[in-house]
Amino acid sequence: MVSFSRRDFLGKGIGCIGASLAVSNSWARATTSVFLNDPDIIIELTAKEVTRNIDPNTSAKFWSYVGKVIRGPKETLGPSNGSYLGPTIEVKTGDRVKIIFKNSLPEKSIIHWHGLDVDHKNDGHPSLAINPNGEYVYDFVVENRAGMYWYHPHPHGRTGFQVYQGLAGLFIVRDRVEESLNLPNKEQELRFVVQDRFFNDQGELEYRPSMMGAFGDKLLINGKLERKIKVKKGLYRIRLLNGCNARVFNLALSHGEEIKQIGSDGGLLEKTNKLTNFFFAPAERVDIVVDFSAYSEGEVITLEGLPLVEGRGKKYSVVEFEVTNEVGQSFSEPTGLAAYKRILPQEATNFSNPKVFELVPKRGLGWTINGHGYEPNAFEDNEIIKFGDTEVWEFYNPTGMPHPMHIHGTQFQVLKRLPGQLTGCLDSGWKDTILVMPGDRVQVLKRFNTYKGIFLYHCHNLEHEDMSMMRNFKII
Ligand SMILES: [Cu+2]
Repeated sequence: MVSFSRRDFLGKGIGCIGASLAVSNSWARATTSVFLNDPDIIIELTAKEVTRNIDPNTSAKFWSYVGKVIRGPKETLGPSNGSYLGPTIEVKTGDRVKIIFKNSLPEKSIIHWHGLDVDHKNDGHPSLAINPNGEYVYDFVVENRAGMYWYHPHPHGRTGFQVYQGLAGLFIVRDRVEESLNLPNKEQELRFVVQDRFFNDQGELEYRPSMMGAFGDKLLINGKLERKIKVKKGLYRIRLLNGCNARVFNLALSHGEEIKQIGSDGGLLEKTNKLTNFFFAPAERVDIVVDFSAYSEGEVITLEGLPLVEGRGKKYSVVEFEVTNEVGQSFSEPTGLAAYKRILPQEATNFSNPKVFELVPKRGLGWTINGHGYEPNAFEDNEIIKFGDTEVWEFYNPTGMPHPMHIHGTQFQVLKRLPGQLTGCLDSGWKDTILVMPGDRVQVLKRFNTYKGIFLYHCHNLEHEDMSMMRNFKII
């Protein structure tokens, strides 16, 4: 449990004037990057090759972020538990964080803080990738509300490979609103990074990219093959990241139990959203509560993967929860969660004329957006946005493959999904990645009001992204 001190809202060791500049002041953000205070937290993250056991008998070589805390609470970095995943970073809204990234890989890399609203130079744009043995220093104030964000590499053309090698980690943000809700915590707050990987006969990780993406025949949870978890009788908060390169899941609970969604990419919803199943695309996060109180000792409740299309394929187990005879801490199911302001469609400057981004393959380029591949220095007219504007963007997918679209910068909201024949798309709350199913048109409302500069939007099927389904947009 994170405790909140005065510094959360006042900055560190400075008066109110300094704090108002450093924390949550859009004027300060837009006009200056000069901080008046020292970072609350300084950490070092080194990307390097490591050997990790994915079960007690199997070890393999991975690439991993290895971290250390230089300043701030040592709990800022969670334990690695022998996983290849990078340490879970845990901070509070308003913290100023300095991260020293060291590249000990044999190729260029850069880190993107997925879902965090930071300026261009802190966003891990591919143009900022550093050479082997290079160093890049990030320095930003965490402006996002409480939520489960994550970090991963973003060098153009190599993101899929580097993530598949193991480079990824969770970035948890806490705030006072979340704390006041008394949601299940400590042992009863579980976080799972779900990934698939292929290992060859020698037990080595094998990356097999194709037009469909790179998949695996083994599922891993938090970098381990063990997917059975013991739970006490009680209410649990379960937070999931789809950390796969390309796999889209359709998840449901066995026993036909209703899924109670409390949060999305950008943190808590206003109220619980009840689902029978949900589609879960690469880079999306979901926050659910599950009550194991009524089950008897030894009973197993499974988070199951269902076929994406009914009747095509078998269901499989993703995580199994085995109920013990122990009774957990008592938490009650939340009624109201965290209120937030809806973006009104009328706020959008192009409300009656959405910008349409068609997700299509093109001969010679691979996957594209509106027929354009990634161009580091070119912008279409619809990729130039006036600072302060709100816009409607429509992603249209005429292909047979799902495309999870991610937009850097501020979190957005879903306006509508057409024809939206599938139920269970995670469209509620604040989003940074939206699944565009075959045939769907998804309209999102986004504010471009925090930083000027160049940012990315792209498919988060990482092989699609590397094959150039990625573009820049510029806020001027
Ligand atoms: Cu795609």
